[in-house]
Amino acid sequence: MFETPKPVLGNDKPAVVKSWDEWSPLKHVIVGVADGGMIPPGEPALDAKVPEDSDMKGQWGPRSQESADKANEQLDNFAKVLESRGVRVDRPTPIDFSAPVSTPDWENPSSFGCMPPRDVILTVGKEMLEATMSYRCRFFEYLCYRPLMQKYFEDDPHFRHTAAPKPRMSDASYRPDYLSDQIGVEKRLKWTAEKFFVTTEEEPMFDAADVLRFGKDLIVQHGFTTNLKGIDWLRRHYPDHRVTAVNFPGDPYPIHIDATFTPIRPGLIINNPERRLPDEQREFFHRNDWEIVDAARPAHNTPPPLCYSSVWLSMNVLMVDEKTVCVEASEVNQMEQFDKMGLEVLPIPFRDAYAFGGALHCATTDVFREGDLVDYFP
Ligand code: ABU
Repeated sequence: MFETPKPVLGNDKPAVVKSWDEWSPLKHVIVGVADGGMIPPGEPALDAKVPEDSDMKGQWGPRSQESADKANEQLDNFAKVLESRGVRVDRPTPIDFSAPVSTPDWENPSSFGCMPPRDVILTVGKEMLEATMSYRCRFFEYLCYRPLMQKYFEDDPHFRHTAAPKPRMSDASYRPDYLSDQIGVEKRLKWTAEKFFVTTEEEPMFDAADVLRFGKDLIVQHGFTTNLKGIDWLRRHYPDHRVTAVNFPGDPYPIHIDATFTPIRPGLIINNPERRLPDEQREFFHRNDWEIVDAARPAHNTPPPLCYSSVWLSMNVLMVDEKTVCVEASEVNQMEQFDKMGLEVLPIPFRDAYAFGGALHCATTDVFREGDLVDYFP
C-alpha cells in the first residue's frame, strides 16, 4: 500500500509568490524529488520523443532504487547549495507513480514521476498555473504540487492558483504518422521544419517548460509538447502579456524550450547551435538590442543511461540572479563560456538525476524572485 508522504516545506514562514522572469534574484523555489520515478510506458507523444537508437526504446517500469537514491542525493545537494545562497526550497509530494491511470478515453499502465517541476507549474507574477501537459503519463503529476499550492494559498492572500483545462488526450490529439518506431532523423527534421509535430490541434495542450518568462513577454516553443491552440490559450489567459510563438527547426525531438534557448540576463540569450532560432524570429530580439549567442558544446556525447533528454541538458541552467548561474558540474565547456561572460558559476553535480526528467532548470520552478514586471521589448 502506497503511503502519501508529508509535504516537505522549506520553512514555516508564510510564503509569498511572485516571479516575472528567469533571472531576477531567486528567493524561493521548488526542487523536484526522484522517489518512485518510472521509465514511462509507450504512448503516442512520449514515443515520438525517444530517439530510434535510445536505450529506453521498448522499456518501461520502475527505475531502480539505487538510481533513485543517487538522483535524490544530487537533488538534495542542489537544494542545500541553493539554501546556502539564501534561497528557500520546497519539495513536491510524490504520488504512487507505478499505479495504472485512466480516464474515460484511455488507460496508461503507470505515471512518470515528480523530478521536473518546471514542466508542470508555470509561475507568472503572483499566479502558479498547472499546465495541461501533453503526455498521458504526466496527466496527474499536478497532484504532487497540491500540498504546496494549498500552503501558498493559505499564506499569501494575493496568490492565484490556477489549472489550465485538462485535455482529453484521446487518440485524436496525436498524429498516427509518429507512431512508427523507425521514422529516422531526416524525416523528423523535415517534419519539424514544416511544423508537423506529434500533437494535433484537437485541443489546447502545453507543458510549462515550453514557456520562458521575459517580464511582459512570454516566449513559447511550438513543438511536440505545446500546440498552437495551447499557445492561443496562454495568449488569452495572459491578456496583459505579449505571447510569442517560436520554433527551432533543427531539433528532431522538440520538447521543452529550456535546452534550446536560455535567457541569462536582460539583453543576453544563449541558443543551442543545432537548434538555431530562425532569422525572421531573431528579429524580435535584435530590434530591442538583445544578443543571441551560440551555447557552448556539451561536454558529453551521450546522455546517461535510460535518459529521455538530449546531451543539450548542458545548457539547462538555473539563474540564481543575473550574475550567478548553476551549471551541471561536468559541463566544463558551458561553465567556461559563462565564466568568460563574467558570471559566477556554481557547479552542481547532477548527471545522476538527468534520467528522472532533466537538469537544473527542469528540476526547479520559481516561487519567488525579486523584481517587478518589466517591458524588455517596448
Ligand atoms: N526537458 C528538456 C529536454 C530537452 C532535450 O532533450 O534537449
